[in-house]
This record gives sequence, C-alpha cells and structure tokens, in this order.
Amino acid sequence: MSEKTRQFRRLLDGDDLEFLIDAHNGISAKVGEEAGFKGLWAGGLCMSAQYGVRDSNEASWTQVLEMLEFMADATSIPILLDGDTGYGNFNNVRRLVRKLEQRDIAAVCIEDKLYPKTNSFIDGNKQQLADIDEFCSRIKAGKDAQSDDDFAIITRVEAFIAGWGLSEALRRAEAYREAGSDGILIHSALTTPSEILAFKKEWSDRSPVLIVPTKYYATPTEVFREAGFSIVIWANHLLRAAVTRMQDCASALARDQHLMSIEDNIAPVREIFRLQEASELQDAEERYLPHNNHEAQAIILAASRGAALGDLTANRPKTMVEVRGRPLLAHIVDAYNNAGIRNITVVRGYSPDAVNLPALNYVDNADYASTGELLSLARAMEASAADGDDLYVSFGDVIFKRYILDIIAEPDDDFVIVVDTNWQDSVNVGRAADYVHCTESHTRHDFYREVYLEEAGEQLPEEQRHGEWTGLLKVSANGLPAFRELVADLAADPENRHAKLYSMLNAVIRRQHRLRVVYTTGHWLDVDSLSDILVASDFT
Ligand code: SPV
Ligand code: MG
Repeated sequence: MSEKTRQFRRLLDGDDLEFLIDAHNGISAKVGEEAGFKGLWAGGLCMSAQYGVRDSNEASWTQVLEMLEFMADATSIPILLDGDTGYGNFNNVRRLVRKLEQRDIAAVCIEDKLYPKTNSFIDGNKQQLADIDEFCSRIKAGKDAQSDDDFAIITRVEAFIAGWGLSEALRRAEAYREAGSDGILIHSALTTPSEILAFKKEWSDRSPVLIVPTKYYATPTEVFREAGFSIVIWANHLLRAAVTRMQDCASALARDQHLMSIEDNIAPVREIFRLQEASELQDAEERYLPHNNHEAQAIILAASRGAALGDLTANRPKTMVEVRGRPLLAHIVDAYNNAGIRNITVVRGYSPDAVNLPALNYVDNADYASTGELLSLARAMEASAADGDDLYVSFGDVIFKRYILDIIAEPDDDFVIVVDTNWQDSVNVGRAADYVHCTESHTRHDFYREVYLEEAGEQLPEEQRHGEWTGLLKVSANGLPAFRELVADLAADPENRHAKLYSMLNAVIRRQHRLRVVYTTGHWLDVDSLSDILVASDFT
C-alpha cells in the first residue's frame, strides 16, 4: 500500500478544506511541495502546455505518464492526475490505473466527455457529454483494476460546462457515485460560484466534492469552506506564474543583449542545484568515489579596528559591524560558501573575541596595531592548510557579489586579481585605494583580452591608473608553493613590518610571475566609513 494514496485519502475524506496546486514537471512539483501544499494536481492543461501542445490529447497518455514519474520521484506528497476522459473506453481506464499505481500516483480524475477531449473553457457548450452508462463502465473498470484500496478515482461532472442544468449534474454525479467513484469534481466556467454552490447544497455529503475556481477566482475561500467542499484545486497558477516571468526575462534579454539586467531578479543557479538536490549527489560521491582531499581555501584579513567608524567599532572590529542585520564578515563568508569555498581562515587582531562566527578557522595577529596587512597574511599562510588547491585572499571589510568570485575563478593563471575600472570614485570621496597599472586599460570591446598587472600602489600617478584593486587575489594550486615562499620571504624582512598587501603584488611580478587582471565595474564595496555602511545596506 502506498503512503501517498493514504495521504490523498486523508485530504479527500477529512473534515477540513484542503488545497492542491498545479504541477506539470519535476521542478514545479517540488516548488509546490516546498510551499507547503499537501497534494498536487497534474492538470491536463498545464501538462500539455509544458510540452507546448494543446489540451486536446495531443500529448499521448504515455508522455503524460513519463512526466508524472519525474514528478512523483521529486516529491513525497500525493499527486492527483487529471486523466482527461480516461484516454478511451473502460479498457484504457483500467490500464491507466495500473500504470499510475506503478508510478506511485495517488489518484486520477476522469471527466464525462469523449476522447479526444477539449479544455472546458474552450466552447464548453459545444462539448458533447459521454453516455452515462458508458462512462460508468470506465469508473467500474478503473475501480476493479486498482490493487491498492486507497487509490482514488475522482469523477468530473461536466454538465454545467456543456450547458446542462443542476438536475443533469446531480443525476450524473449520483450514477457515478453508485458506479464506485470516490469523489465528484464539479466544474463550472461561470465567474461566480453559483453553479457549484447549488450543486453542493443538493448533493450535501453524499461523497466528497472537489472544485477548480479558475473562473470564479474572486470568491472568498471562506465560502468554499462553509459550503463544505473537500478540496480546492488551484489548477494552473504555477504554470501561468512561470510563463509571465519567462516572458519578462526573455524580452529583457532580447532587448538588452546583456545578462546584468536580469541576473539579480531570477533564481540563482545554486537555487536550481538545491531543488535538484545536487548536494545529495556530492555526499554520495564522498561515499562512493575515491577521495580527493583538496579544497579551495580562503584567507580573510580582518585584523584592523576601523577607527573611522567611531563607536561602532568600540568593542568589535570593522568586520563584525552589522549590515542588514548581519556582520560584514558573514556576508563575505556567504559569498565564499556560495562559490563552494568552505575552508576559510580569518585573521583577527583588534578585539578578537568579538569575531566569533561559526565554522571558520581563526588566526590571531596580536601585533596587528604595529604591523601591516602583509604580516597578517603571512601569519594566516603559516597556519592554514597544506597546498593542493586554489587560495583566495580578501579583506574583512570588502563585500562582493557572487559575480566577482565567478570572474576571478575563471582564468587558470597562477595569480589573478579583480580590478575595478572606476578608480575615480576613491579620489572623489578621498579614500585610500590600491591603484594598479596594467598591460592594457579596460575597454568594452576587448574586455576578454588577457590583461596583466605591471604595478600596484597607493601613490600611482593618475595618468598611469587603470583601476583600483578590490583586494581580491586568487592563487592557483600550481602557484601556491611559490606564493608561500614569497610571502614568507617578505614577512622575514623587517622593512616590511608595516607593508600593505599590494606590495606583495609587486613582489609577485618582481619574481617573474605573471599576474592576471580581470576587470569589473562595481559589484563590490570597501566599507570604510559610516556612509559606506549605508551604501552597504542596499548592496544585494
Ligand atoms: C486542467 O487543469 O487541465 C483542468 C481544469 O482540467 S480546466 O482547465 O479548468 O478544465
Ligand atoms: Mg484538464
């Protein structure tokens, strides 16, 4: 016996008004379940529409079955299939029921029309109803075919749709009930619930009654509850929502020919991975595949207080100042985590006990007040895990969007930095910045050309500036041993006690390594002042 058939029975026979939402493929089924629905309606309209065909049995019943299998596998709640007319006569219905049970579908609804059917909202009153006795033979054959007692066959009365009145609807519903139907779906194309309410009043509780309020959508749900209906089916709303969003997205892309206008308004790729349960596969790979112990790591330099923030940093360093209710550091960690980087080392200095987010490695630079960023990096490199995969370095007061990590991850050079083309901003607000001079400036047309660093410095003359370094550096697994050695050598030189991090970039070049530059414009924020905190609150 299937748990899903029992779940559906509880919805159908229980005292409360219950709701099903349309699902038409695996991902919409999952979205419906996650929203809290206790059951799904695999409607003919939406199932056919997702295949791009009409709701007129243009998709074969086995094509419907194939999609149902994905939907059932993706979810743990019952699915009521809109089985149209049963795809033929009694013989087709009994085969359908057996195949549905094999795929863990909890129930099917068949309507009293002829194959091939037409959607009820298209010329309803031209539609021909099935002969009552012939339709009852479909119900009986279906009930006899089911092997699970809890599998339910709902019968849909189309009398109102076809222009018949209440007495024909009741006569048919009663015949179907006697033939073994487990519930009646009474359908109406009016904009008011008058027909279905009149039916329910007369039908009373002879068997559960289901409704599809697509046309009488303005009716308060309380009316359905008070009338004693069993199940309300929101029959096409996920599909319609998806179509609207897809149309918006497609026309924006066709118009702008650029992804930036839509990227932040659509589900991130990682949300798709989550819905697909990609992490389950990663765990399985851990269990079944030979191990590769290497994992990208990040170092966040967060030792300084950030005195410019005044009282805000009296008891905590700048990296713990809150933006949108969470410390800056948490936003930075999120960005790394979302890129799959979990091995993160944070260098603490000022008020180290206040830097206490979970799942991070900490290294303390007790001399933070009398040493520079380079020394903090050296401490972290001494303490951090062995070589083997890429290393990312960034500052504890620089937040960045996913985009920044995407563009720095791409090149397979040993050393890569992200540079903002808009260096003038730092001059306008009088903020210290690490300027860079590169082999080429950024141009929109040739943005994919390979550009390398030539020099970095706070005092770089204006005419030589191609951008501002964001503080983000990636060192490849291949470049890491040389980088380790270089940082250790620099740190050992007393001259470098106060050195800023950009001096390390110049040292990389002096040792004849190529340092690749990828340009961005925006998508990151260096939080130095109170006004930066305000800007950061809008930074999504
Ligand atoms: C469906 O969702 O496919 C239905 C309901 O059968 S309706 O489109 O209202 O006929
Ligand atoms: Mg239908």
